[in-house]
Amino acid sequence: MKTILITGGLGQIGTELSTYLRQAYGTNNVIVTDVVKKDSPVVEAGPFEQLDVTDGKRLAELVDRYHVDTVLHLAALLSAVAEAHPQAAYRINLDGLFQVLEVAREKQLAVFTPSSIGAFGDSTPKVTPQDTIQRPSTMYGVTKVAGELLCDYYFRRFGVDTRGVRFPGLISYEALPGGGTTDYAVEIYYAALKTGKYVCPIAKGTLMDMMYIPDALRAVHELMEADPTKLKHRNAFNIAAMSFAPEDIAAAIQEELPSFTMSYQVNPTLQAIADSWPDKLEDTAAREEWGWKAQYDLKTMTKDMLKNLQPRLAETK
Ligand code: VAH
Repeated sequence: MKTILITGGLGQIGTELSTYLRQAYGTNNVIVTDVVKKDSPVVEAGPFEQLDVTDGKRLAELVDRYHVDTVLHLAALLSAVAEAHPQAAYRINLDGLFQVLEVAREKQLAVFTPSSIGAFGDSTPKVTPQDTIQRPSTMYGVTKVAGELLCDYYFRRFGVDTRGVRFPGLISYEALPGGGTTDYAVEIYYAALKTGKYVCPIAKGTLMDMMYIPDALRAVHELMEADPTKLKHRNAFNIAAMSFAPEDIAAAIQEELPSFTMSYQVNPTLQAIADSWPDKLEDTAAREEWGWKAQYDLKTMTKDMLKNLQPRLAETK
């Protein structure tokens, strides 16, 4: 990777990935795009362009203008919001990806596209191997499975260097997630610091894979720099860090904030999505093919989240 264009660059992953890659490759070598220009340190800090990912012509113009060689395609509607707006999710998540792959085919670009634990469904083994059945029951999952297959097709048929990972729920403190089923695992930290209590929309005992965002950023970087001759898989790799249920993250927070309390008010839509997803991904392929290994667990993530979130919330009081 030398000159990178990020789509969805002002989202939860994009905000931090932009800063992380600008430190690694130089600010002017990371062009951040998003469908709406927002006030953000990422916009102030370096090249930003407004881009609707379904506009392939505009994307091609930006690729030419900035001599881009790699597109990190993050723009998508997440699981819960995609269930509320399935037609928009199809258009943005699939037609958007198709436009990126077509420009990548024409201009010999490398492409990273994240898949998700949401690419699996009820018929998938709950401890989920790399290669297994994928029949998700959500529009989000349908777009993620189709996206994986489309990216592999563009690699085999046109030689486009496509790579991807199946992200767990991602936890971070710089930018809020938007419309995901795993968002509770971010909201709980804010609530713990703001009010000392949280009403959880996901039921006790609901296991889901989660990951602290520094591990996720490193995964993108390491995969995109990996030796292509070692990759037996491409779209997309299972990567795992931790699997926990709401009571586990509440207990980890209580170790740091003993007065914190949590109750439940289950959201049936979110719960149905969460119940259809794996309990725990198996990530041997990523470990063997490009040396993946998570560095944060629930305890170390919780300490770091609270340490970094506290001053940010104090500023906004
Ligand atoms: C969501 N955070 O909840 C996203 C992600 C694995 C979950 O895809 O939709």
